[in-house]
Amino acid sequence: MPEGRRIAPISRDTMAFVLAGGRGSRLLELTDRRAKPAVYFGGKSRIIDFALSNAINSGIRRIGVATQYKAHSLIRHLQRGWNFLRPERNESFDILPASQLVSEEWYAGTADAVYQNLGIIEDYAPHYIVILAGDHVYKMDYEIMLQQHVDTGADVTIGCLEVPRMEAVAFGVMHVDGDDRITDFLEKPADPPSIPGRPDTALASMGIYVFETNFLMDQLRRDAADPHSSRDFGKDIVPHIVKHGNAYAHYFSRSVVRSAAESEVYWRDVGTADAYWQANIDLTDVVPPLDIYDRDWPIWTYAEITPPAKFVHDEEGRRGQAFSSLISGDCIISGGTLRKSLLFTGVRQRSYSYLDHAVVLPYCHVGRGARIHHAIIDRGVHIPDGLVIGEDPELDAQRFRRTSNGVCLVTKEMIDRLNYR
Ligand code: ADQ
Ligand code: ADP
Repeated sequence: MPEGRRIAPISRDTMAFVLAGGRGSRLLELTDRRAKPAVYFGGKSRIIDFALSNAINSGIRRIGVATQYKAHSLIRHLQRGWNFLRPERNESFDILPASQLVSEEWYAGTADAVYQNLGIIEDYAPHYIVILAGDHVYKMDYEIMLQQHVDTGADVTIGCLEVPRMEAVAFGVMHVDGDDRITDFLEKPADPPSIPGRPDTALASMGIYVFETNFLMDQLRRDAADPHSSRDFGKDIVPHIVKHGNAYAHYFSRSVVRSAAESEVYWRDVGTADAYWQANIDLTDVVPPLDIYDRDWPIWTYAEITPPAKFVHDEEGRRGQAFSSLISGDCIISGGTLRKSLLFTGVRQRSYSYLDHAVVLPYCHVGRGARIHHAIIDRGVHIPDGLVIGEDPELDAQRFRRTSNGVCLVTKEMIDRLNYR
């Protein structure tokens, strides 16, 4: 939390419930072994660190994280990095794997993930609950949204932002009246309705919801008794409240946190390999759209204790050098060059190798003379000496996962198949 910032009583009386159990299959092989919230982002963090940091920076001191799909990597990260909240200060941090607590079922949908933990939430008795997704990259002060919720007396307040109309097929889409009361809500419509008078823009749900805990409990119990429900916030809970109660929209632009260096209102669902690659590469811009160096709104994470990054001359006197790149701790660049690239912890880059627009996850080795352009290299991959990636589209498509935008995703299995010695 920024120094000297007072925790508002409203945040103190709130629990953040982070949904982190979904599949995220459009990230292809990056989510073969880990859930999307556990995917590495920005050199030191994982995607879920953004939602968790926002909660902490907003003064929220009770956090629960619901996990399900391929949760080991995520749970290990949470245990290592986020276990600092202390019960003796009336704080709590709970990892909540689907554990068949109230029925024989795993978490059927997002609402069921909360419903199955109602007992735990009731024990803590927070007055408000903010439901978050663990898979978005953004900086937001939830306290401003909580305050709006209290001021309007809403049953639910839903975070929203404007998106190009055709992108809204992947979102909940709403209409609001002059007071920001939601009059209509459609979950993932095939033909999204636009904002009146603005045919190319739609108002999309960010999947962030504020409720009074008691009201949410009543809704979840009602929903659980409905045999036709899919137990999902977007499909079931929200449409019901919009129809029968008071749902209000909260514009992200009101609570987005921006440093002086940031040029835009930044929110990304880094849901595809292309979007993931682009969002990471964007960080290498001189003025990036997302400032991860903002000391007033730090992005907390589990940080391994590592020696500094090092750039060395190799035996033949070639220099390790980097241009417009982010290099994490424990990286050694010995005679290689990199340009607009991002190296996570512990990467070794050997002589005469060249990285250009490459996102290299932790503990990779890049062999002598390898050349890599526009690529994502998965954790722990050893790129053999002389391998070239991103110069021959046809060969790349045979060897690696090549997206329609020409980004190559490279995993250990793909390198093993090359049978290099
Ligand atoms: P989606 O993006 O489709 O829509 P959804 O699949 O419901 O999101 O997942 C939301 C979050 O819940 C993700 O972080 C996911 O990991 C997690 N999750 C999914 N299934 C889960 C389960 N069974 N148990 C635990 N966690 C689970 C939602 C809303 C839309 C809104 C978008 C914004 O329904 O209205 O526009 O989010 O991205
Ligand atoms: P991280 O947890 O740091 O993302 P990895 O990418 O190495 O680490 O692994 C992701 C998850 O897959 C971890 O939970 C790890 O234990 C598991 N894992 C790693 N390698 C294998 C393997 N060969 N077979 C099955 N599971 C694996």
